[in-house]
Amino acid sequence: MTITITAFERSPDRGRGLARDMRVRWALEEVGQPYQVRLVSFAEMKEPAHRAIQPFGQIPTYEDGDLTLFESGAIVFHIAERHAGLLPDDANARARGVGWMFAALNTVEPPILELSMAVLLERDRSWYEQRLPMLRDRVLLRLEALSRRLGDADWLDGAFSAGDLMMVSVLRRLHGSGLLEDHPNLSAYVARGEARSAYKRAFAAQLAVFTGLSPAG
Ligand code: GTB
Repeated sequence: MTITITAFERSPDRGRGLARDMRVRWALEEVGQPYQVRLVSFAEMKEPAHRAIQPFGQIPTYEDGDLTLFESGAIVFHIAERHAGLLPDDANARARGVGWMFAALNTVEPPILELSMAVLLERDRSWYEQRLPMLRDRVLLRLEALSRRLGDADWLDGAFSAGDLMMVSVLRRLHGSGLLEDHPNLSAYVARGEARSAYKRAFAAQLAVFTGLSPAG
């Protein structure tokens, strides 16, 4: 049975790999699992058939035989649990890897998302210029702490794990904001994630949806 995930038929990010199917594709590539993609339009996402597998009418979803899952964090965690390569064997190290996944999703992503949403949707509001520094400071607070913890290590806790996959995925949203560049070790960390061959395959596959070209050419 081939794994099927869903992704935007036409991503608003124009193939920059910012939509959350990217992290699922990356996880599948890391563990060497083939998958197929069902592309859905914004209208289709809100139809009962899609809501039956994603109650909030969003992507990504994951189907494998009898199992359907939604929430990118749950999907990546499931892939990491089922297949070798994304979480260490040692129980304590494994728990810490999962902890970093939650840190990415619960502690680092929310302020980044709030900033992105403001930049995207609130530019014409009278209070936008006043609110922006506060939103940027909230992101910087997290980046400073993360940068301090990462130090000069390659990954957050020993070998590359699902925690790094999730953290790099979340930090990528800051490309172009100027915030990541304040912390060279975080910029290098993101670049290290993006340099992984599994990442490159996942990125090419999602870009191909936008360009209409095959990932190879
Ligand atoms: N918590 C859920 C998860 O992690 O799976 C959130 C899923 C989610 O936000 N999905 C978005 C979606 O389906 C796509 S990824 N939105 C459609 C809707 O809600 O109607 C979010 C996203 C979208 C676009 C960009 N972009 O253009 O840069 C980046 C991220």
